[in-house]
Amino acid sequence: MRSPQNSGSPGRIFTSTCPFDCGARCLLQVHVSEGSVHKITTDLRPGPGLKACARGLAQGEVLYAKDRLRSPLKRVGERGSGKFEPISWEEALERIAGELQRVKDRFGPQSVFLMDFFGSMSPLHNTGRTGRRFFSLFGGCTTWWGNTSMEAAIFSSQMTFGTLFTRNSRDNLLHSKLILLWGWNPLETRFGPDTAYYLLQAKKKGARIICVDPRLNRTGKGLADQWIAVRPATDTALLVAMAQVMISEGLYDRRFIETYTSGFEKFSDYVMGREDGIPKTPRWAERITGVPSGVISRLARDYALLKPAALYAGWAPGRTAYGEQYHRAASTLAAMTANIGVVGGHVSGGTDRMALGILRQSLPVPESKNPMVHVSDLYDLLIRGKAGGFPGDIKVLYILGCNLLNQWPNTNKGVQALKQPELIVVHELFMTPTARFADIVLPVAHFLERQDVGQPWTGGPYNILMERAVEPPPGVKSDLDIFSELASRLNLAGYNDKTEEEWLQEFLSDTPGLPDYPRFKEKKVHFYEIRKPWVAFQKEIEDPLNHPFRTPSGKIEIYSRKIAAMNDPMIPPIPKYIEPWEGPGDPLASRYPLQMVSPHSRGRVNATLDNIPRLKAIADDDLWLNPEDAGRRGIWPGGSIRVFNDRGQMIRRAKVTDRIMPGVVSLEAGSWYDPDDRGVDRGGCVNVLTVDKKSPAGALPCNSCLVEVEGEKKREEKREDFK
Ligand SMILES: Nc1nc2c(c(=O)[nH]1)N[C@H]1C(S)=C(S)[C@@H](COP(=O)(O)OP(=O)(O)OC[C@H]3O[C@@H](n4cnc5c(=O)[nH]c(N)nc54)[C@H](O)[C@@H]3O)O[C@H]1N2
Ligand SMILES: Nc1nc2c(c(=O)[nH]1)N[C@H]1C(S)=C(S)[C@@H](COP(=O)(O)OP(=O)(O)OC[C@H]3O[C@@H](n4cnc5c(=O)[nH]c(N)nc54)[C@H](O)[C@@H]3O)O[C@H]1N2
Ligand SMILES: [Mo]
Repeated sequence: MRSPQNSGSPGRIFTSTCPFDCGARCLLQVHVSEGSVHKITTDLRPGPGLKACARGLAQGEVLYAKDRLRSPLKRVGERGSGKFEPISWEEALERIAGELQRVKDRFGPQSVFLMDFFGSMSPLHNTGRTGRRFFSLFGGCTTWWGNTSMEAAIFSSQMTFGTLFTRNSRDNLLHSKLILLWGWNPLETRFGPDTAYYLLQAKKKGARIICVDPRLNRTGKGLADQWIAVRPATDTALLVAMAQVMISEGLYDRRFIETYTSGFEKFSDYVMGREDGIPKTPRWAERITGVPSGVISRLARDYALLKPAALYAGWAPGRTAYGEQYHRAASTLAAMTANIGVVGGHVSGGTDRMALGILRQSLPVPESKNPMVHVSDLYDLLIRGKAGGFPGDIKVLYILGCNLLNQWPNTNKGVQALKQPELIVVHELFMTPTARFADIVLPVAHFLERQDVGQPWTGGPYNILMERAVEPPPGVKSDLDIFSELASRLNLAGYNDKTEEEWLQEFLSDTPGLPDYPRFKEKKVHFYEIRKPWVAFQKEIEDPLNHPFRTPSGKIEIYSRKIAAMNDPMIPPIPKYIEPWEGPGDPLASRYPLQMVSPHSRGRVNATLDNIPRLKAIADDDLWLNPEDAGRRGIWPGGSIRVFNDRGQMIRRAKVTDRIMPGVVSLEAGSWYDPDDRGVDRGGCVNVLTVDKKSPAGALPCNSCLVEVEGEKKREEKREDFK
């Protein structure tokens, strides 16, 4: 960071918040003197507050990182070689505009693929909107569908409740007798700046906390009374068996089910075995999940009897094969235990976000009918195009706010796919593994160099002013500026006719409960007044006649008519356990017997910030494996190991720990791909191992992945034997 040591000026403190896809939105107090950031501090008041984590506090280092991109670059070596030369903006924009025009004239706009993602999520400088606005004016393009985080939860939430918003404010936890952290690790992934505080207080007040996870994650280790180790992708079986116990023992809330839900009978027929002759007992589930049947029965009784109870059904178990079923089953259990619409209860859903704090307006995107391809089909689209049944042959791949090569499953296939397009453009702050494959890289401004508004990622309800603390380095532009200039080169009128101030003024004036822009600028942080605690579906539960659920039946749909109409046996209308691919029962397990999960890292935002040394130091880039699995393979703690399957291989260090169950390994997602000359990844990018296959309703099943592990030394010996 630049030192202000000799600066005579007293400096000034600016307010901001990270707009990354990060799990929280916290207060950053950015101390600036002589045009440079020299310190970032945060909200230090005791209580829930808006306290930032190490990643927010390190943004000064991000701003002044040596490897920050400061000039447009053009590729001069082979794609992916990392050989680039600086070029002028004039040359870069002229080439991009020329290629876009040529490709559109010759092949149609659908031969451009826009891979825009959530690198920046604020309403104005939003990487999911700046590109879309441009390509709408351009005449459309091909783009993507499928939320990488939570498509399974979105699907389930829409079908079951008719909405994405199912969130209770976190202070509800103070009233919960039981809290189930089901594949949820908010001490690392945050889910709002106040979550850790309320969990801690709930624990102090005596709530029983249970962690259901193949790993005893940091939150479980810090807070849980019990760890239930479940095999990845088998959660639905565990939930269904809990339902079986509740039905057999008469523990579920009959009145709630009759009043508020529809289709329970059909679910009950499946659970009790009336449908297929197989009662879904704890013994049935024990074989599938690895959880002892006694533990399952006790868990079912705890959840049915300790009221109110909050089942926090995290998204990670939904990022598995048939992950949609898990979210539907968890919602059904929340209904069976009457924990919906009550203080201290909880039901997980699409966004885990209250509807408050999200501005009514953000950068407008004119309507454009773009063909869409699922995120996990991107590489097939690039490789096969029309011949593979896709909407077009992709000539230009335009990427912003996304590190797809690192973060999309099947990185090695990605390397092949990225050879196909005629032109790849990336807007980035850093030379990420994806940017290395670009033909033209355009350097973008950091959020501390722009004006905007912070909206809660989850959590809320508040907004934070994002002030421009410093000017961007010369040679760097915002995405908005880049697209404005491209638009004028292509004679596309009206891309950007307002200043940042004017846009923000407009967005703020349209959001109820938010002060006008001048007042918000004085306040800097605005908290919405809500009746506390905020409980989703309270009206629907307290006054069902006047407030039906927004589903076809007006009720919580355990049996979904909309799903039934889809008529897809892999998406049954009641939640069901379907044996997952790359799960313990897959024949592939004879060669690759270990199930691998890839949780998010506390040192990064997905793959963002992996290049910042202070943050790399707090990420955990070792492969977790159980002592039993390590012992059987002669692997020592800290030893170098090879992790592999048919899709790829990498070298990692072994973290041998009984905080992960036998048969499962874990490696945090987001470490940057760095292949050696034999294609073995030395960087620890977990997606060299995952498969690019979508779950039937669109989930990205990156936690369904089979691998094998061996000591690296053994491999070297083998090679010598071979010689
Ligand atoms: N620090 C930090 N915070 C973040 C992010 C980040 O990268 N870093 N990313 C943000 C984003 S984009 C998202 S989408 C969220 C992600 O939020 P989540 O999806 O909740 O986070 P994960 O860390 O992937 O997984 C949470 C826990 O689920 C467990 N798990 C994995 N598979 C299974 C399974 O099949 N069954 C069960 N029961 N448990 C399983 C993992 O072991 C882990 O402990 O986090 C957000 N917050
Ligand atoms: N194996 C495995 N894979 C996963 C996951 C997993 O749990 N396991 N999680 C999945 C999930 S939940 C997600 S959300 C995805 C995330 O996948 P990505 O969104 O591709 O991951 P990020 O690292 O967040 O990439 C965002 C990029 O945007 C850049 N950026 C930041 N601000 C700006 C800006 O203002 N303008 C521009 N142009 N760029 C900017 C950052 O430098 C960064 O490189 O990964 C998915 N992949
Ligand atoms: Mo995500």
